[in-house]
Amino acid sequence: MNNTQLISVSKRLSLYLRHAPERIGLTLSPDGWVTVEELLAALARHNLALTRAELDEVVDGNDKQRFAFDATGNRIRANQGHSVPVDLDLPIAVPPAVLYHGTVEKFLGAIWREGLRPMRRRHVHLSATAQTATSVGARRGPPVVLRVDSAAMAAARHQFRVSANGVWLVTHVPPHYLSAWNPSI
Ligand code: HQG
Repeated sequence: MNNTQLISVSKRLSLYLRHAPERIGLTLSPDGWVTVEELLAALARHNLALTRAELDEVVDGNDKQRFAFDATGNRIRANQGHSVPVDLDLPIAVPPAVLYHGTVEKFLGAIWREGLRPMRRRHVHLSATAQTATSVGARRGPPVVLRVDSAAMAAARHQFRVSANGVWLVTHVPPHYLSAWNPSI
């Protein structure tokens, strides 16, 4: 598969494994898994016939490691980013002292007022580096990066989890734990 095909299949997998499994007749387990067999059959019924080897290529070659197989290799799920109600069963983890969130200026008014909210997803997504947060924000326009005082949040018993691909997940970041990282905001 060439790079354009890999990206296109990855987008379709993100759609079905995070947001709209019912669109191709799939039901995810409560922790987000579906069997590879069911997924490949459902994709084939919807004009995306893939071999197992091609699916492996998409999973292994994915730039952000968005998908994972279980230990048996027979089931697959998205590592994070869901909007459907799944509980990934990730253990609570101790975050680094500082985490980052990339966004854009138009959301800042609401974010300073009410903090970071999951919006359409299950979790607020936080990055370990300002560089990653910059790319996350840049998906929507000139990026603005916020610094999250995760040490203080953890001390106040907010629960952090980290996805298999290194994204830090929380349900809310109240505004007093946020500050501007970009010097200009
Ligand atoms: C903003 C991509 C108004 C928030 C990325 C963001 C990430 C608020 C947007 C992953 C708000 C939600 C997630 C509030 C937060 N009022 N706006 N109170 N709180 N927002 O896409 O973090 O490529 O759901 O700043 O790399 O941008 O898909 O979240 O701009 O890891 O694998 O509301 O998606 O990964 O947008 O991105 P999103 P996100 P993938």
